[in-house]
Amino acid sequence: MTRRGFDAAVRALVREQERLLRRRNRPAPGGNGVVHRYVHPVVTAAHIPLMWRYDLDFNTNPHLMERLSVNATFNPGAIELNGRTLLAVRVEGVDRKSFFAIAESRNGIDQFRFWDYPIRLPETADPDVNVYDMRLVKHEDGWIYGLFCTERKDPSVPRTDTSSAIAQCGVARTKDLLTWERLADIRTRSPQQRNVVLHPEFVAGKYGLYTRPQDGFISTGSGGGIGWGLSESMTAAAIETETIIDDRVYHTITEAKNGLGPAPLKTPKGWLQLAHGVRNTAAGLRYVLYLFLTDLQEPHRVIAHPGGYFMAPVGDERIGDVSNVLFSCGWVMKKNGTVCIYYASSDTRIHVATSTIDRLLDYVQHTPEDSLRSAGAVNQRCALIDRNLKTRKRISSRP
Ligand code: M1P
Repeated sequence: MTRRGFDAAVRALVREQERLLRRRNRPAPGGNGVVHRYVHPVVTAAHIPLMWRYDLDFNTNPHLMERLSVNATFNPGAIELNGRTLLAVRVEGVDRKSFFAIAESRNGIDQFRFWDYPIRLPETADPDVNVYDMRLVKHEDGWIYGLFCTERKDPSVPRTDTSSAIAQCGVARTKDLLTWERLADIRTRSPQQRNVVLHPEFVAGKYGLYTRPQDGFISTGSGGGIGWGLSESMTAAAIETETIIDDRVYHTITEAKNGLGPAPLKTPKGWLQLAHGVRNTAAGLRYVLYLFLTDLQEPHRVIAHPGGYFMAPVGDERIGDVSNVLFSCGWVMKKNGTVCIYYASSDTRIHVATSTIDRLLDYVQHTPEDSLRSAGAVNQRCALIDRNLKTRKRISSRP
C-alpha cells in the first residue's frame, strides 16, 4: 500500500464506523407485550474505537492491519448519570482477556460511543487473570460501586490442569466512572462466587449483597441459587451467613443454575429483580431471563415470582461465541417510568429492550407461578381459557 492509499483506507474505515455509530435504532415488530426489542444491537465489537484496534501509523503498520482485535462486547453494567446512559461494557479481546470500557448514549437506545480509553482498573496484591460482568450500583452511601467477577487460575491443581479457575467477586468504587479505587475482593464461605450484586440501600445499617455460591468454576455443584448476605463494610466486605433466597429447581428454567442480573429497581410494590436461569439441553446450556419481586423492607424476601422466562434468545440472538445465551447485568429506570434493559446475546453483542415499571410490575404480580407439574400447567391454561370465554361472551352480548 502507498502512503496515499493508506490514508484513503483509514478515511474509509472512519466513514464506515461513523455510519454505524450514528445509526438510529427502532423498535422491532412483535413481542410478548412485556418488553419491546429493538432492530439493531446497541453495542458490538465494530463499535470499538479504531484507535484501540489499529496502529494508524503508515511507518509501523503499512498494511493497515488490526494489531489488537476485539472479539466481542457483552454483559454491560448500566447507570444513568448527568442525563446520559452509560454502559460498563465487557470488552473481550482476541486474546480472551476481558476488560471494562464505558459506552455513552444520549437516549439509551442508540448511538453509543466509547469514551477515549477503557477503564484502568487497579489490581489487588493477587492480580486478576480475567475480569468481567460489572454491575454498576449507585449506593446510598454516595459511591458508585462496580462489582465484577475476578478470575484466577486455581493454585491447588497440577500445572498440567490449565483450565481450573477460581471465580470471586471483585469490588471497585468511583464517583465519575473515570477514576476507580479498588477494594478487597468479597469474602464468603463459598469456594467460588459469580453474579454478586450490591443492594442499593443499607439494610439494618449494613451492606446487602446478592450472591451465587458455587462449588466449581462452571457447575454450581452442591451450591447454587441466588443467595443473600450482609456485610459491615465494602472496603473489606465479608459475608458470614449466606441464605438462598431463590433456589434452582428441578424441571424449571433454573434447573442447572441461576444468578442475579443488575441491582434491583425500587418500585412502590417492592424491589424488582432481574435474573438469568440456566438449564441443560442436548445442545448445551440455555440461558434465559426472568423477573421476580422482593419485599421493600426485607429485600431478601420473595413476594412474587412468575413462572418461566420473560426473555429467551430469538433469531440472531441465538448464535454467537456461546450460543443460546441471554445474559443481563444492567438496566436503567428513567424518571418517566421507562425501563431500558441491556442484555447480551450469546456472549457476543449487546441489545436493549424497553418496558415500563407499570408493565413489569403487572407482569410479575399477575403471571402465575411455575406449577412444577404438567397437569398444573394445563390447569393454569384452562383457567385462562375459561376467563377468556366469559370475556368474549360478555363482549359479543353487548348491543
Ligand atoms: O456464557 C454464559 C455466561 O456464563 C457465566 O454466567 P454463570 O456464572 O451464571 O454461568 C458468565 O461467565 C457470563 O459472563 C456468561 O455470559
